[in-house]
Amino acid sequence: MSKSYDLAREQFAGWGVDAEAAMNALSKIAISVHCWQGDDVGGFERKSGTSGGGIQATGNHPGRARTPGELRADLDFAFSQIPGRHRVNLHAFYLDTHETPGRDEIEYRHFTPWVDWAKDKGLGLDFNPTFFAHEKADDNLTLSHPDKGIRDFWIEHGRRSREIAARIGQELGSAAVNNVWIPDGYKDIPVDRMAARQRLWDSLDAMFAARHDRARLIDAVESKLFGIGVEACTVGSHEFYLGFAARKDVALCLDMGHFHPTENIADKLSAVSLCVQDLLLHVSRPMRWDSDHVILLNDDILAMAQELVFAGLLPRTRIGLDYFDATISRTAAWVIGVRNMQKALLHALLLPQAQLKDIEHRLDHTARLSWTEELKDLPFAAVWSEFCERNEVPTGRTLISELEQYQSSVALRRT
Ligand code: RNT
Ligand code: ZN
Repeated sequence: MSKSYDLAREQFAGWGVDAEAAMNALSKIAISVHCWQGDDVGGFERKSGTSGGGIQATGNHPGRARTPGELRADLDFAFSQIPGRHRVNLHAFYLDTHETPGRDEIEYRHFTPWVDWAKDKGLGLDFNPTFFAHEKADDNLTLSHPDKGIRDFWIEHGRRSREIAARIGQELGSAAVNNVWIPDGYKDIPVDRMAARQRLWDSLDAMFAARHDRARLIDAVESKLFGIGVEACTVGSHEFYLGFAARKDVALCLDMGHFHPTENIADKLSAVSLCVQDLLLHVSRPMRWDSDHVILLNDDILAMAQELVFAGLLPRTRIGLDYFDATISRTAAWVIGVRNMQKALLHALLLPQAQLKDIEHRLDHTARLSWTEELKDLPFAAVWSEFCERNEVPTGRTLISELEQYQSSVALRRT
């Protein structure tokens, strides 16, 4: 145990906080790490194409993973720099097979190398149907398309994704989240929003018709405000999915980049959790728009983590990350982002929650302000370092040189 941790533990104890308990709680929180940061949302279908769907990775930094094997090797490295046990979030177009199934033909067996790897490494897996980067999604319309044939194609893709996710959850003994995000919307002002939303509702109904055991599969739906080429109207808006999730009892996914820039996403958690059972987060950093920058340890993330902890929402929230920056080392992007999410959670776990709530309950707003401001000076970093040391992962300059070394080795090998 380091001297600085010893001092920090005493200081936290002086505020009534048990640093050991905080580290213990942190070690139980798995982060769902998005595979798509590793290859700029490209996927491994045996054909070329852009990601489309109004999302866009920018940059051409060397070292992008080009095969499932390279992506897994990069994830292995990233996890060697991240304390704790986590999950990997797969998209359907990251299948690992020599076959070339259509999106409406995918099966569990196309993903078994991922499951074998996850079993071997003690990781959980989550899943997403891929409703973009496909010729049948070129109009940015899928489940809400006016053409029934196209809707049916995507319904089938969604159904199969649920089956695959449920099987993955069963194999790994931990429920897989299957998150549905579709790009559907209109570039210019539509005249029949009602029809589009009705079609989406009906398609989702058909897709979710088959029952799956919750111990294997958690269905989730993700809303959005707008995307590139879909500026005027998004069919699956926040109100649409909040209502759908509440009525159909599926999880609601809140992506931090999918709201107006000044909205406070942390504030939404308590509100939506009163009508929705399970929550999924896509922790992201929008800059001026849904730009999907690597998450920083900034006020937005700290506020999110504090709400999760203080509102008691950790047991029914899955924390996923969603960003993709192709201008920097992709492995560094993973490591920095996951560690920032963990640091934010640790920060929240190290606050004297009961005392703060009591102060607010007594309407002592002066004390609430003086406490929250004084607490910012506590030595959170010493506890984080101790946590990393106990988990045998580096911090500081050592971490930085590990990240640089890996990046230069992959950049050399992959050019
Ligand atoms: C898009 C959504 C969605 C995607 C991933 C790849 O705006 O955020 O979650 O980023 O599914
Ligand atoms: Zn998202």
